[in-house]
Amino acid sequence: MELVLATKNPGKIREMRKMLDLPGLTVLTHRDFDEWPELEETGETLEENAVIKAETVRDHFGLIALADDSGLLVDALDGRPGVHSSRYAGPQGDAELNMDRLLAELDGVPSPERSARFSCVIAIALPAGELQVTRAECEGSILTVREGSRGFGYDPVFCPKGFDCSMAELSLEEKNSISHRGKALRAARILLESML
Ligand code: ITT
Repeated sequence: MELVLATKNPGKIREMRKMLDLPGLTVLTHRDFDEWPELEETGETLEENAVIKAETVRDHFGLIALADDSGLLVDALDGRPGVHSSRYAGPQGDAELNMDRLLAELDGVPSPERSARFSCVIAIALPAGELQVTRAECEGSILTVREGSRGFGYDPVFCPKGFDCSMAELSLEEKNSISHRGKALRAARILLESML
């Protein structure tokens, strides 16, 4: 059985591949195709965007497609950057600039008020038309400086609840075991296993 990952984010692809390592399942990415559809994120919610991406790729290739739309929601910023996380500091989608902006906006905010969560919506679109959508969260707080170099995006400035380090200091396996994406992908895994 073949499944196409509807993302070009290498960090997501790494985490998804690890979680979807199932016998009998071939995981394909944009690198396996000569052309790739335009994936427009025109929705106002993570759910809408995940479904748009999964359905666009499913319709384009006629294969099972799995998409992720995710973001970081910071309480002191009324839930920002949220659905705009990847381009928070501009259209180039630069993770370093995004973290600079976030840390500057939280400058002087004391630790008890730095609570935040990562949210992830995984959408699986099946060729027959069925759709499975799962949302999961990972609670934590925003550090005052970057720590660690693993992961991607805001991982160096996010401390998961119950940990004394950043998400970027965790191994791939550790991150998947507690992360928003890891949790949402476990539901996807169950659906896919039932189809194999
Ligand atoms: P695709 O649309 O191609 O999947 P993208 O990076 O544009 O890639 P999103 O629109 O879903 O994806 O934006 C998600 C952003 O949220 C991502 O770029 C990071 O800035 C942030 N983010 C999501 N999950 C994260 C994680 O596990 N660790 C760190 N940052 C994360």
